[in-house]
Parts: sequence; C-alpha cells; structure tokens
Amino acid sequence: MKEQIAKIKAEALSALEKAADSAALDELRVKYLGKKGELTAVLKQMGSLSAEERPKMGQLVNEVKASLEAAVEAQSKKLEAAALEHRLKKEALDVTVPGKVPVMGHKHPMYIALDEIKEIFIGMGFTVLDGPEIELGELNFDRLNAEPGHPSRDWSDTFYFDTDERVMLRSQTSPMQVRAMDSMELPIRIIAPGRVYRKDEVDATHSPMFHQVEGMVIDKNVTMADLKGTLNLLAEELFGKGTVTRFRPHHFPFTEPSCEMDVQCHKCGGVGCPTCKGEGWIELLGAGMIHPRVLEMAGIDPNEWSGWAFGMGLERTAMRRFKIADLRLIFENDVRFLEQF
Ligand code: 2NM
Repeated sequence: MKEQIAKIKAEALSALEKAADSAALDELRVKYLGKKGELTAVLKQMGSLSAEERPKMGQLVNEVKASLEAAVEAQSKKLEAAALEHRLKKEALDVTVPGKVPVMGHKHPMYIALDEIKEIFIGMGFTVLDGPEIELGELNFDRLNAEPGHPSRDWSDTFYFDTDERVMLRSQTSPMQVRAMDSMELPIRIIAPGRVYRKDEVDATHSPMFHQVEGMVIDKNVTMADLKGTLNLLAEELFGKGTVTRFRPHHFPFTEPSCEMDVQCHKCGGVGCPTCKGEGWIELLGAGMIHPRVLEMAGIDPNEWSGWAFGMGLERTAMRRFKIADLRLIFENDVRFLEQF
C-alpha cells in the first residue's frame, strides 16, 4: 500500500507540473484528489489494515494529499502568471511608433480676403453684421429706392419664392443696411458680408451665387470726402501703400451721387496689360452718398444726418488679390487649387 501511495504521488506530481492550462489542472485535481479520485480509493482500502498500521497509513495519505494540494496551488499560480505575461505581451502598446499626421485644412482664399477686409474696417470702428439670405422684396428693393419696374427686380434676374415678389433670395447685402438703420442707434458704422443670388449663367466671371461686402456710415456732417478717404485706405491696405485709385461717376438707385472706384493696375502701373485687359485700371467697388429718400424711409432726417455706402464683390476682390483667372476655381473646392494659398 505504501508503494501504491508513493507511486500515486510521483505520478501526480509529474502530471501536475505538465498541466498546460487551468482546465487540464482541474481535471488532474479531480483525478487524484477528488471524491472518486485515486487517493480516496486508497483510503477506502484502510479497512484491511491492522490497527497499528491504520493511523500510520492515514497520516501518510494526509501528507501526500497536502503536498499534492500544494502542487496544484503552485501550478495554478504558475499558469496564471504565464497567462498574464502572454496578455501583456499581446496587448503591448508601442508609444514610440510615430503617429499619423492629420491632414489640416486651411482658410479658403476668398475668406482670407474677407478676413483682411473685416480687419481693415474693424480697425476703423465698424461693426460686422450677418443677416438672412432669404429676404423680403421690400427690404431688398423698395426700401433701397429701387422702384417697381426697376430692371434689377426683373424675374430674369431675381430668385423669387412667390408670384407677388414678396420673398426672394437677396440680390445684394444692402437689406442688412436697411435692417441696421431700423434697429441701431445713430451714428452707424457697419459692414455686411455674405452670399447673394442673381440669375446668372456660370462662366469665368459669373455665378448665380456669389459674395458681397457692403458697408455704410451714417453720422452728422458725413461727406464724399469721408467716402473717398475711407475707401482709399481700404485700397492701400488691400493692395499696398501708394496704390492709386480713381472715382468715376455712376448710377445706383440707393445713392446720390454715385460712383465706382477703380484701382490702378499693380502689374503695369496704368499702361495696360493682360491683367487689366489693356485698361490700366481695375474696377473694385461701387459707392455713393446714401439717397435722402433711403434715409427718410428709415425714419432718419436727411437734414440732420448724412451717410455713404459701398458694395464690392468678394470673389472678384480675392481673384485680384491672389491673381486667380477663373471664378469657377473659387467654388470648385479642388484641394490642388486651394492648397496653393
Ligand atoms: C453698392 C454701391 C453703392 C449701398 C447703399 C446702401 C444703403 F443701404 F445704405 F443705401 N447699402 N449699400 C451701395 C451703394 C451698394 O453696391 C455696389
């Protein structure tokens, strides 16, 4: 019997040491130490022993049982440690691997130009206004002295929402000037950049949606000299110190007198070249003294207050600023083009 126990012990210890995982280990535990296990089977044979032998053998079995339990415990610890080691290796994170550089977008050239224009006017105390693109015909036309029948009100030029021409896509940002006159305290100095809509076919210089910056000053004793001084400063800030400008008479329904401002071509200095199409001058904006009727309709007394206003196309300004030949490039958002700015 002694030999049988010794054999079980040797066999069990060797098997336990080789258990590859916790399931195999558990199986071995049951096989040797379980209720129906080999040691229990030996204990059941104790009845055949003499009274002196029995306690000795009982003690031996208990010792073997204890050492096997210890071996199970030790192997279990070993397997756990190995599993942890394996997981740590598998889930290791190499923090020294270089990251993927994210592709950074950047400002669209037209918005670079707009931000420059905003900075120039903010520096002179102007407030930047934003407003609705879906506008009332009343604010877009009537309140700006464009009478019924005025060519700009034609259905071939304007996107109306209804047959009585009450609601439309704004064709200029001037309705924001009307909103400013209606809601702000005098004096007023504002600019209103934004999208405007006109029924034009797409080509190198036209788009049914484009961007404008308009601006307005209303104060006491404001004259054409203020208009010229301010817009000359804008031209110099945008195109460089010493930029030469000229003002030509023009007509707008909302200003009187009205003018257009040209910038002398920076390429040829006014001689004429492809950039200015041989003209020597490049048209930059329209402007004028706010028509007394426009002030009156806003409840502003034209005998007490006067003002000037201007409007410029943002795409065309950006095209000039960055020497872009085709308007469509501004809208296509081809990154190969945009990356150049
Ligand atoms: C232009 C040209 C000239 C203009 C006038 C006004 C208002 F509301 F004050 F009367 N806003 N914008 C104006 C004047 C716009 O765009 C070429």
